[in-house]
Amino acid sequence: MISLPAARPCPFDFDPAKTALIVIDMQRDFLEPGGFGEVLGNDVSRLAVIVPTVARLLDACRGAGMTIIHTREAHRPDLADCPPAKRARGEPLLRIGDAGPMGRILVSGEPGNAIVPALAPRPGEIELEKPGKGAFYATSLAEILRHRRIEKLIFAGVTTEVCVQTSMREANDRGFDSLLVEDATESYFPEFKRVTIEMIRAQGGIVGWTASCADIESALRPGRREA
Ligand code: TIU
Repeated sequence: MISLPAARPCPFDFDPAKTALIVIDMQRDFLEPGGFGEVLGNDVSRLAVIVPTVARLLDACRGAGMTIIHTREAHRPDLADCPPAKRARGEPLLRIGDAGPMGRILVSGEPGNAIVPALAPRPGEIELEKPGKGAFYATSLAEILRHRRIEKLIFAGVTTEVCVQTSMREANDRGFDSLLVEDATESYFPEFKRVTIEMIRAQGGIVGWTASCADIESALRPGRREA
């Protein structure tokens, strides 16, 4: 059993064999100009700062032999799984399915829908498309976790208050203990990131736990960090 004594609101213990790292939506659509994030009016440059930290987290969890799951928010090319309300909402420069500089916005298989190269999934890791904000909604995530006897989840990715928080809340209601890696998640809105972290661990961990990437690295690889 691995222990994270610095996790908040209290220590978080996990068995790497029964824990999955879930990296949410680190895709070009949210991190690069011309994708879904930018057409919604956001400054996408804010999100790229966490790429090296997510890479370190992946490295540590891969080294521990953990199940690694990468999600992408993606719709079918025919948009049959895109609720008309989602496509109609707001006044974006381009809507889901429209042609943009990285291909069709938020559509599976388009260049902009791919995970950023620095965090590309490796053989043996699971890449999961999700049509909603939550990773459990209309996906096989619950079955995948059940088949692997996964009991706890470590979350990273973007954006903190939208797809990451929604997925953690879905996980919480399904009985998973979940931990958010504070410096491996980011938002277009710094204040939303801060308050999301606070609300997750408030009330004794009403949604889950939080810790830093370094906390996880030192727990999984104590020898290397002491060297
Ligand atoms: N807009 C925004 O902050 N997020 C999303 O639309 N999706 C995810 O968070 N992945």
